[in-house]
This record gives sequence, C-alpha cells and structure tokens, in this order.
Amino acid sequence: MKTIITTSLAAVLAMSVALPASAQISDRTIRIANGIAEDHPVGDGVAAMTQCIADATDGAWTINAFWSSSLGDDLQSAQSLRSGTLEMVISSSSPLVAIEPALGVFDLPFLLSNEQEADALLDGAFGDYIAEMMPEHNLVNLSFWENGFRNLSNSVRPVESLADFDGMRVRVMQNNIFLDTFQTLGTNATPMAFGEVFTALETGAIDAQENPYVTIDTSRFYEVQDYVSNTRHAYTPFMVLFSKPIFDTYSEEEQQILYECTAVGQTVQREASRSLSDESLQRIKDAGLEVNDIAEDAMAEIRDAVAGVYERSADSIGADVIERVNSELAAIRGQ
Ligand code: KDG
Repeated sequence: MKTIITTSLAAVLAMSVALPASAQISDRTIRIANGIAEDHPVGDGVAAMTQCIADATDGAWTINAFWSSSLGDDLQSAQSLRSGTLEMVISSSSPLVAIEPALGVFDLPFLLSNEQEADALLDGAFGDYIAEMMPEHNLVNLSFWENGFRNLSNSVRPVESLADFDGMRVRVMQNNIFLDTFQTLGTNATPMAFGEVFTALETGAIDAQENPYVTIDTSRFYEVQDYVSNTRHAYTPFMVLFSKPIFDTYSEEEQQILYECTAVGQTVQREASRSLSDESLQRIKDAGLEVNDIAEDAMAEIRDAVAGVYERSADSIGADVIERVNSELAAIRGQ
C-alpha cells in the first residue's frame, strides 16, 4: 500500500513541476482607482498595461479602471488597498504622506529640475529605497509613473513675482510640505482632495490650484481659471500601488506579470505625459487664459523664500531620507 501512495505522490509532484506556467495564472479582476480623467496620460499607461496583461494572462485577468475619484480620493483608495478591499491605485505620492511620511521628499519645492533627473531618481536606487518602505504599510509599489512638474493656475492675477502670491486662496494637496511652501509664499493655502478642486474653483471658494498642464487640461481647470504661471515648483510622481494582502495571494508568475506590465505602462504613460504637455498648454492658451513665465531673478527670490521648507520638513520626512536623495541627485548630476 505504501508503495502505491509513494508512486501516486511522485506522479502528482511530477505533474505539478511539468504543468505549463499558465497553470499558475488564475482568473482575476483588478480594479484601479485614481482621481484624474481617462483622457489624462495615465489613461494611455493603463491601456498599455491592460494590453500587456491580456497577452501575458491569455485574457484570464479583467482590468477595470475607475476615473475621476469615483472610488474615493487617493488616500481613501490607498487605505482600501491596505485592508485588501481594493487591488490598485494610481496616486500622486503627496496625499500618501499620511501613510508614509518619507514620501514628502518628493514635495520639497524645486527638488528636481527636469524629467531626466526625475526618471533617474525614481528608476534607480532611491526609487527602490522608497518602494521598500511600502510593504510595512501593506502596500506594494509596482512602478513610478509621471504626474509631472506642477504650475500655478488662478483667477486673480498673473503671478510674476513673490509678491503676486500674496493673499491668494490656493488649494494644495493634503500634505504639510505643500501647505508650508504655499503659506511661506504668502498665500492662504487650503488642503483639499483632488476631486473637490474643480467645484471649489467654479464656486469661487478658492482662487487657485497647482498641477501639471496635462491635469489643468484634462480635468478642465482652465474652464474656471484665468491665469497660469510656469512655476515648476515641484515634480510629483504617481505611485502605481497594489494591495499587499491581495498581492500575496498571487503566484510568483502573476506577481512578475504585474511588475512587467506596469513597467510597460510606465514607458507609455511618461511618453504621453511629455508629448501631451505642450498640447495641453496650447489648449489652455486657446481657452483664453493668460500664461506667463517668471523671470529668473523673480524665480530666484521665490526659491530663496521657500528654502526654509527643507529644514522644517526634515523631521517629518526623515533626515536620512533627505540625505539619501541629496546624495543620489548629486550623483545623477555628476557633482
Ligand atoms: O489620483 C490622481 C491624483 O493623485 C493626482 O492628480 C493628485 O496631483 C494631484 C493633486 O493635485 O491632487
């Protein structure tokens, strides 16, 4: 009898080893939450990621994206991931500082100068360092996509100098570093979830907000604003986050598909973000908004005014995180 059981067990083990990889792929549905509209470049990334997943799973997975905060705001959605009740969120890092304060490093004013630096920082050792902080919060960061360089829009006046910020009622993300930055600039800053911004601008509850051109365009903020100033005061990434409680139920092959296909989405999304930016700016101008650059001497005064945010934020972000980002950026810049 023992011989028969041993033989049967060997046969089962042999089959499991020999089973085609597809046997490790189950039927699954992945819901994706985010706050922007589908015609934002994130939509391009999601479409590319979805096609990659369809090919890799032979159609076994269904991807459902929910746009314009329809599943809740960024922080609410991230909390759902942590509890295992939602699979994925594509969110700016900024509102998630309530979960991991170190993410505030990306909100430091004028930290990054261009997209090349951003890609090198996020796709290199520093991005890995930040991603490794997520599992303790029941989150898995699959990839960094691009929110982009943020510019101020408002309905009061062109902002051409530090003084022009004075008294402006500006919505900022729910993040103390952005709050400190815009209070230091002299504004009356109000933290607010992204999904509330359009109505607050439309009703006049606030005068201003700050976002990349592609967001000002695709979320139609230009319909309720009059001025846009090319401040480029911060570059914020999108985090493509997955629920760790759900991720842990996936086979190794399924987990690899998530990493590989969000990487495919990253390439497409970043390209779309950068190619659409100029089109978005033109649509903003065509809508009649007054768009201005800020002279270098005025920008220098603005940068100097907010330099103190770094020191005031060091404790919340973590001195080691700031030291790490500075050394990584020095290496990227060849300094
Ligand atoms: O879900 C999309 C938001 O995370 C993103 O648009 C956040 O930039 C943002 C803002 O201003 O709230």
